Amino acid sequence: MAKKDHDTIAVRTLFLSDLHLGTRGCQAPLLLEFLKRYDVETIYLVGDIIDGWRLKSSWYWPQAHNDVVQKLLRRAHKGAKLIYVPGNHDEFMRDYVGHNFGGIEIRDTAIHEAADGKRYLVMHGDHFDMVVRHAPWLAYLGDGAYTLVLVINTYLNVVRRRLGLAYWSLSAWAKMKVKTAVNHISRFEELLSLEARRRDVHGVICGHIHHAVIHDEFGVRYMNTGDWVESCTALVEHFDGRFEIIYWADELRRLTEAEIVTDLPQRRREAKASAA
Ligand SMILES: [Mn+2]
Repeated sequence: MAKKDHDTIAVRTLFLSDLHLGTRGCQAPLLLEFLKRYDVETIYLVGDIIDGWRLKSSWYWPQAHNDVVQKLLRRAHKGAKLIYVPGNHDEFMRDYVGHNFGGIEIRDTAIHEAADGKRYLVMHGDHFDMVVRHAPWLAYLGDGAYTLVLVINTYLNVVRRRLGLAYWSLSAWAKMKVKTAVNHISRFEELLSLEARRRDVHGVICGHIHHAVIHDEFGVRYMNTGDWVESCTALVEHFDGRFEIIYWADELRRLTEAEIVTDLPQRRREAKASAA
């Protein structure tokens, strides 16, 4: 039996960021499924699409990652508009700002005009991330640092106990870290909103901190596309200029359940026919 072609969902614009292709964390198969479902006029790639930092140290490039690139290039070839705004993990692409690769325009930042005429600044956002800006080595340290601290803490406390010192509370430390992280997100959102106001636009569309959200807390609209490492989120603009965050894992479950229900009579007929 031929595989059923799913109905596609048409939207005006799609914003994707933080795919981190080239790392084991990238949820490429889910992303492929997502791209198959959505029919779009314009795609903005909002940075950290290919993870050059990781690729430098260890080459990881499975077929699914290739398929994502192929799919995006094919969309450009078929007439979709593609704009690529590099981030810090794919900063090597920043050398090609102003160039066009197979129909993909590379830009440092972009202004997106929505269907309702509102204008949005599109940028990855790392320029406003103080850690990346002032201490790049800290960002390089990245997610491995937390695991390392946990290991060090265990040994540290063994030594402390032998010396008769009190246990150094990891939970207190972790709580403090979480609080700092929350402040960090809020500060990041505020700085990007300020930049949008400075440029006299209605809002900002960014990525970088892997935290999908839409709000107006800082006087302009702040929209973050999230990521395809943990949350598998995307930002879409509908034909009336309305924006929405797609939580793909939830959406996929909903769509699959709906299809199973609609397909049921058809499947029964098929089952009967094959039994006959
Ligand atoms: Mn980034």
